[in-house]
Amino acid sequence: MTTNGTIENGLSLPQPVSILEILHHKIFINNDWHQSVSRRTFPVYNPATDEKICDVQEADKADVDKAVEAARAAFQRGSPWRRLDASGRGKLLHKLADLLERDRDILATLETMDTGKPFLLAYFVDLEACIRTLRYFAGWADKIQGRTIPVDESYLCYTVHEPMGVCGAITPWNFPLMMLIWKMGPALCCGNTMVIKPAEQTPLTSLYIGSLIEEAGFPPGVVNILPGFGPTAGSAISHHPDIDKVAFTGSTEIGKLIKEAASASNLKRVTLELGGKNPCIVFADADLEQAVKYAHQGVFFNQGQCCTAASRVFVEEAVYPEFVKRSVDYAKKRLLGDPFEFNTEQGPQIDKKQFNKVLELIQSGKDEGAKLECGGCSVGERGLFIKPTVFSAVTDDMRIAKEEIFGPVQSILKFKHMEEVIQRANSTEYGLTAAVFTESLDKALTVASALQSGTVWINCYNALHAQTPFGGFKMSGNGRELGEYALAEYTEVKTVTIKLSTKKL
Ligand code: NAD
Ligand code: NW8
Repeated sequence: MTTNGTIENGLSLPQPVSILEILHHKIFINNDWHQSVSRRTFPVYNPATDEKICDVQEADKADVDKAVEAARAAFQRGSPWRRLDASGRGKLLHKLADLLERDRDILATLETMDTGKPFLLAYFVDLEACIRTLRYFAGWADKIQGRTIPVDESYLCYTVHEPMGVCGAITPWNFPLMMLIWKMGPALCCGNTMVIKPAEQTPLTSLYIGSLIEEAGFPPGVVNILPGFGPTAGSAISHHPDIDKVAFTGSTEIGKLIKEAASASNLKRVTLELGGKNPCIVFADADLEQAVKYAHQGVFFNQGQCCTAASRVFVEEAVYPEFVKRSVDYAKKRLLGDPFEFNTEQGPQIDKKQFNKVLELIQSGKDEGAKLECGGCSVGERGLFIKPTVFSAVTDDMRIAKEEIFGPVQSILKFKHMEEVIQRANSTEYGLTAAVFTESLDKALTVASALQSGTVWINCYNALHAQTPFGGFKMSGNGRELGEYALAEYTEVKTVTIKLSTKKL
């Protein structure tokens, strides 16, 4: 797909579903739809139009307790899920992937209504990633193996990689479906059961997945989905004494609370995918046009609402003015508007709170003396749109160079030497991703080795794959999602040691 939303080589474009009835807005437990124990609901809005989409049943602690009971029962020894062989789990995950493919236009439409992200991107990026991730982990289901370990001759010792049990998942609003599937794929292929709480802003695609879980033939209780708020339903999951593990994607602030709750309750295992203040380093010898394009996409993709956002662009002195000029040209050309229009590149921010936070950080950039090159304000009467904003002359001490903005704001900083830029890139509490642009193999590999970051991209950006592990160093998180490494986050290793009674010769 090209940036203006048309497809090269004449393929026809997918179409959003024009009149979409919201079928799934209740709590999904035991493959059935339930009202909340409290009978309360909450509204879900379309951030592009400010209109209410529907009311959704609001889960709280009592509903989480019900869901955990169902998930625990589904995990019991001898249950249909535990009796299913490993290949059977793989088959179910492939079936789920088939159903996502079948309903791809519905899911992309729902995701666009809920998040405001452009429909074609929801269709070609988010749904593509979901389907690939499910198929990747479907393939792993019957390949999860322990080892036989040589000890001394009087023992036989082997390990078994067993499922952990009931796994909680708490997901964010920026990639609601993708972040859910990153957790469901490995959790289910390893044989766990799940209690899921999607972000309150964006529960609709997760709930739709509930209907597909049932249709695919997963036994009741294996997957339970509870729309609700963080301090109530989310907190009930992280504190629950009968949940064995929780996977969270969201802010560092809440990530800390999740780990505290895990400690205070039952020491449940925790994986966290948190924020980033990701450096993107451009050397003077780089292919400048490519670097400008990737840095632009890297920070503005998904309305800037990415944990991977290239939010600190370090550019070598010699090419700094030219880099800024070309970046501003790109930003000014970026098309904002209705996410269902095919040429729209940028939709609205997710909600008023995020919108205000981004505008406040833009104001801090102006106040602290960064040079506003373009954008810098909201636009339009309806919806939460912010103009693509570029700041040059940004220095390390400014808030826009230190805090995660999570909005369409590019900060461009100047550097002189490699050692200097390595040190500055690393001087943050975060360590999620980093990128380096250079034609020099030596520079690229030296910088890749020196950066404290879970992912380093060389001459590319947001190059994510189901096969490759993704996660943070330092305060960007704990553990890894995707790839073979994700399996370790959803299995316990059991060591079995057998004494052999053979007599010594
Ligand atoms: P958040 O961390 O509050 O929300 C993420 C998820 O955690 C949601 O499902 C939410 O309901 C839940 N949650 C909130 N409080 C909880 C609690 N006490 N216990 C358990 N679960 C809880 O994020 P936010 O407030 O929506 O956004 C704030 C900032 O977080 C953003 O500006 C951005 O910097 C960052 N963020 C990062 C990501 C990411 O992908 N890493 C995603 C969303 C937001
Ligand atoms: C998992 C992810 C992907 C994938 C492809 C293209 C552009 C951007 C992203 C992306 C399996 C297969 C493909 C992207 C996704 C999440 C974040 C940021 C960028 N992912 N992609 Cl947080």
